[in-house]
Amino acid sequence: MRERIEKLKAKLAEDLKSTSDLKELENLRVRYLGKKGEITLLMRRMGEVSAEERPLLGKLLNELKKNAERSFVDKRGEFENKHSADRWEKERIDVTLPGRSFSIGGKHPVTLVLEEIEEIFTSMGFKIAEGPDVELDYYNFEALNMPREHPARDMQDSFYINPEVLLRTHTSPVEVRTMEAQAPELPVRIISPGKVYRRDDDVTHSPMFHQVEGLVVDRGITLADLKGTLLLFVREMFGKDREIRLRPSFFPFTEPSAEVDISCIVCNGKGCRVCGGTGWLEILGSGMSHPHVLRVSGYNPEEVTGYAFGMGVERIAMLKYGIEDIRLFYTNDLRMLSQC
Ligand code: 2NL
Repeated sequence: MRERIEKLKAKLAEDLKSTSDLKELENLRVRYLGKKGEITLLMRRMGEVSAEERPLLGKLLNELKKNAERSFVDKRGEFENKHSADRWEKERIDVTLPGRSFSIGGKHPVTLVLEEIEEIFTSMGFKIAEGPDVELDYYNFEALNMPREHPARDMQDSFYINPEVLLRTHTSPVEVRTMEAQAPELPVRIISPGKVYRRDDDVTHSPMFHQVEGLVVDRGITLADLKGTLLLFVREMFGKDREIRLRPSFFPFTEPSAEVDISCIVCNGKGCRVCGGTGWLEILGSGMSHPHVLRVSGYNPEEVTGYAFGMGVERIAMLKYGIEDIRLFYTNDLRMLSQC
């Protein structure tokens, strides 16, 4: 019996040495200390031992069991430490490395210019008015002095939904709607920024583009008010040295009408490739509100007058940033967009 205890002790030491992971260790523990383990079985057989030998052998066997239990706990701890050390090595994070950079994006150049225009006019006391992109023929054309079959409708080839409904070709319908809602209250002093739609598609025309129109209606409004306001706008937008020039023109909804040119922002009026040698750039259409428009919108053209203007936002952005093809705004190439 004593011999068996010594042998078991030696074999356990050997076996413990050759285990290489937690799973093997647990199997080994069951083999020695489990219900049918070798040490357990030996303890059960203590009854067979003579009374004189029992105290000593009992002591030895108990020591073996205690030592075995401690060895398994120690070995388990060893394996667990090694396991977490391996993991630490493998999943090591170097906190001194620089972080990954990410870009936060920016506003679209059309949005930047639109917001700049809004800021200039709201600082002069204009309010921003909005309306639907899908508009009634009445507000888009009829109320603006363009009855059905009027030849001016040809200049704005349109997207019709049905004979009464279309995508607005300009933001003027917003101004008619605003007057209608506000009349006879004075003054009207609004700008209407937004998307407009025309059947046009080339380097300078897009089927969808942005417009800002302005409208002022009050007693005693004259062409001088129009000119002074637009000169102020142009100098805020393109620099304090800009001059403007009003050129007679025609719009069905204004009388008289004028194109507004600014002295060329590239050559300062001397004549260059950008202005086509003339020294002037066309950036706005404008005029005094036609009596028909005022009347159908609820104002008496005998008592009040008004001026109105309209500009294309993409055109202004193209001049400001030197962009030659309007389609670059809508093809989402970051090399172009991130330069603005
Ligand atoms: C252009 C020309 C213009 C207007 C828009 C307007 C609006 C009302 C009454 C009278 Cl409610 N006129 N708007 C007037 C003149 C020109 O736009 O070239 N736009 C890009």
